[in-house]
Amino acid sequence: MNTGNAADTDTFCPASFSATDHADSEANAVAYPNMALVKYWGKRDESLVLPVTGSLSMTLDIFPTTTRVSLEPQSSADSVWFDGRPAPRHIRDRVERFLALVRERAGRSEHARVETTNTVPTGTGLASSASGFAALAAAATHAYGLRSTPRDLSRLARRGSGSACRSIFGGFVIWHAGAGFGADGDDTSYAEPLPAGPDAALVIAIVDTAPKTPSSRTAMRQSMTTSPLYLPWACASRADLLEMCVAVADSDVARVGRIAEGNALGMHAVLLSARPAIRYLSPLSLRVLDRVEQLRSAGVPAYATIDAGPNVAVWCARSDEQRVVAALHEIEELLSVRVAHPGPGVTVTSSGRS
Ligand code: 2P0
Repeated sequence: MNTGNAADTDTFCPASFSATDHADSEANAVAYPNMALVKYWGKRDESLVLPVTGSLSMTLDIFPTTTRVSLEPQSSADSVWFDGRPAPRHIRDRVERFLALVRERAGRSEHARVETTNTVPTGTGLASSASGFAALAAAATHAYGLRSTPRDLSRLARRGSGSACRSIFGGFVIWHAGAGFGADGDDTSYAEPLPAGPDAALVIAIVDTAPKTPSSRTAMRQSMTTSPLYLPWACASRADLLEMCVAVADSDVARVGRIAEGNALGMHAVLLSARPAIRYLSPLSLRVLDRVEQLRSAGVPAYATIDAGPNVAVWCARSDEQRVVAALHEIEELLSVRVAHPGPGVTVTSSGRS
């Protein structure tokens, strides 16, 4: 089941990137995070954000990010506001680099004001950079008057944050690793929605909302350069992706879950074997994994996946989600338990003509 993806809307013009003869002076966009069922972990080119392996995710229907981009022709610099406050420097720098890329493509020079509101805790491994850069890519292209197809938009969002390319689309989404480097790599590495998928849920056990360290970007680099398990994991992940495509197409919830859990725990094995070791999992994360095993022993096909943080998402059939929620609620130390279903792709909610 794929829900409303960007390709289904008339938000984007069916042409590759090109400047239009008019721009909206401001645009608002809404995007949702995604949870990878086969993970992206490692770049073959850091500046173009080309991944070593392809990945596959489900866009969620909770925790949206809303971003407004307003052109400010009188300003001498961009300003970036994050949840009503000036953004921290590391976020501002990334957003400014991204806007510079959009301006270059649009042949424009005006600076912009960017206001972002997140409903997902930032930097906790709950994919705020995915929804954040997907929303920014959509709002900025509209504000600066760039025509783009959804596929082009996914390539652009990828440059802000790799996983953001998947949040351009709703439902189940594959991000092709692509081939080669430079322009070839850029052209062939994009996200695409899958035509079908299981009627499933991800029940998210929120273990901790403090920002994680190190960042995904740093941890990926450290994994690639120091972990003896990185290459074996990357090879296995390629096989996981092929098998996952079949399992999603067959709507086989248990098979999707088995592949997803193995792929995620493999990624954490890579992290633990990096030097120095990177340990995102906490004792409470492991208790959630225990609970998931108990559920399986009791006949509920539930499987865990964990991103770059301690929070655990439990994959299950929608018909089993209340049993999973009840089991997780028994763990009193969890901060909260949230249920996500396949959600929509990015949308531009309003824009103003200049
Ligand atoms: C994923 N993660 O596939 C993997 C699994 C976290 C664990 O993509 O460096 O914020 O900005 O491209 O996309 C998180 O990393 O990294 C991520 P950059 P991103 O969802």
